[in-house]
Amino acid sequence: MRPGTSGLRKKVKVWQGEHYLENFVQCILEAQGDALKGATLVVGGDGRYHNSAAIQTIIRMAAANGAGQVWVGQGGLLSTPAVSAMIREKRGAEGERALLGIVLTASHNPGGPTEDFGIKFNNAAGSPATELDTEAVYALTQTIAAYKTLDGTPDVDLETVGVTDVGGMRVEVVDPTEDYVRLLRRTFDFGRLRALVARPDFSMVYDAMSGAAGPYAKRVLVEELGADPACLLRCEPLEDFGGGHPDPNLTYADDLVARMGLAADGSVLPAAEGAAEPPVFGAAADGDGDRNMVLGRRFFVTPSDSLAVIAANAQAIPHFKDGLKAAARSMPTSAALDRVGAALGFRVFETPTGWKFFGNLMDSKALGGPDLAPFLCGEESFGTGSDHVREKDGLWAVLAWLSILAERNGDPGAPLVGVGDVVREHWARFGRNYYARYDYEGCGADGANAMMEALRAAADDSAAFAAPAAAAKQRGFELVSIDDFSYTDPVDGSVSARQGVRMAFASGERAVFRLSGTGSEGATVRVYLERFEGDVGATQGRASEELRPLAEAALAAARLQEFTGREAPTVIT
Ligand code: VG1
Ligand code: CO
Repeated sequence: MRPGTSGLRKKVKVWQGEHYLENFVQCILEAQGDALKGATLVVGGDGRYHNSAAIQTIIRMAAANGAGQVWVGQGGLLSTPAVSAMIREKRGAEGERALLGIVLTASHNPGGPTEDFGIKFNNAAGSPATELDTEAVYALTQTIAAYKTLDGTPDVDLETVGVTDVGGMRVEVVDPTEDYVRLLRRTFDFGRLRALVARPDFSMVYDAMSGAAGPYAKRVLVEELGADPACLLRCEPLEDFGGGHPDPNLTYADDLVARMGLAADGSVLPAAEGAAEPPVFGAAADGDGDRNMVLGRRFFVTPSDSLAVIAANAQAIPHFKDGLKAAARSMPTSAALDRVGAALGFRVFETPTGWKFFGNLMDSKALGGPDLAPFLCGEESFGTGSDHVREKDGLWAVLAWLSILAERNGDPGAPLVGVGDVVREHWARFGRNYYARYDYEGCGADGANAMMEALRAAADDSAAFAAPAAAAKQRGFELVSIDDFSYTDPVDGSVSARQGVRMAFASGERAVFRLSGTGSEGATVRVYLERFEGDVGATQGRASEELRPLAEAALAAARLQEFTGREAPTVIT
């Protein structure tokens, strides 16, 4: 039971197998040591199949293990960022923060009886469990012999807000949006956002993909900011996400993408005669509400660019009004952020994939390091956030973008500046990092592992480097180096090795290869491609076309087709 990039994800039937869920939960609880006695826990999930049953089990186990109190989201719902917010906000109470958050989700993976379930857990800072925490839990799962639970206590009514007693432990079913919304109100200028939303020439749509983000979107976008309720798509959580992949990208959020006037490859659809114009702004979230995809009218914002644009316009967000002190991106995320950091003078960190690496940087000061707040961070995988919480936050990214648009559109009489205008201006100022990610989902694990091992061999050994270099050369690219990314956490000194193989090419291009750590069967190979274009006149191209030659060279150098049998990726973002 080794947690992957974020939590442990398995097929539902595995979780329903003999004591599987109980074993893992017992190990998480035991890893807290004596601190668990009398402590508060935050528990909730994204509403997928098995959510409520798992919550009842966790409540009984928390009581049997001596916890003092559990806060659980009404209906069993809590988005991942809302769990982090609740830990930090403490529901307005005095005293210690909750010790632990348990989030029942497999995030962007499909849900339902034959699909995925998962558990993420957060520490008392509201951060995803660190590498040290997850390894400690993993070690316990190797030796666990028994777990503690209660016999015969009735299920807690999760639908009704209120307090019950379970075996001497207090359980409070709470409004899942309260803490989160209070926090966002401090982070953004809601009055200003309302004015933008009220403009007659502004329009938006938000697709929660039938996941946990829906109730938050309703509360924030409609009730707080005054958006038309018709802007909410799929905002009622469903156990199986309506049969879809709750993953906000061009492939899986295809309805939204089409509404915004785009095809699944990001190209602009021809406007149907007499049809209404697409909305000015569109966004989507994943199952547990921590991811975001941002779209403009006929415009797709690559997540790496989204991060860089937010950084360059940080002063539009009250939380960042004095400028950023530092920012971070995961290694496979494009270096567009670095260019902004160099120009505006804030530090940029490069971490391995997964949010757990950002938490220590955000808490650097408290942990004895330099003060790095206010802090912005993000990943190429549609994750963006800041130190307002310790998780990525899908709705936060939406409000960040609305804040930028509100600032650009201060004059109600002037023509509306849209998302595409903001990004094109950004490219003209900083240059453009053309970027694409190819995913090969459901590959055989053996082939995928063999490919990674061959790449690592080429990183370590100059004789093994010759073959990929020759393959690249044949396709017009000079391969300069191959290395395997290793990260030393500047705050706690922990080392995370083997975090992705990087190919660097002579004219500055880059390709990264890694295996996904969030799947529940087979292997998913991810290939990340990047090329910087500094000539302003050449920044308006199509990423897919601009990167095709690089993709061909990198895939040939890695012998991807030979190892995986795949001719084409399943998803391109
Ligand atoms: C993926 C993304 C990674 C993200 C992780 C968790 O991991 O690439 O950037 O942090 O999912 O996101 P991997 O190992 O499959 O590449 V979530 O929204 O699924 O918790
Ligand atoms: Co997620």
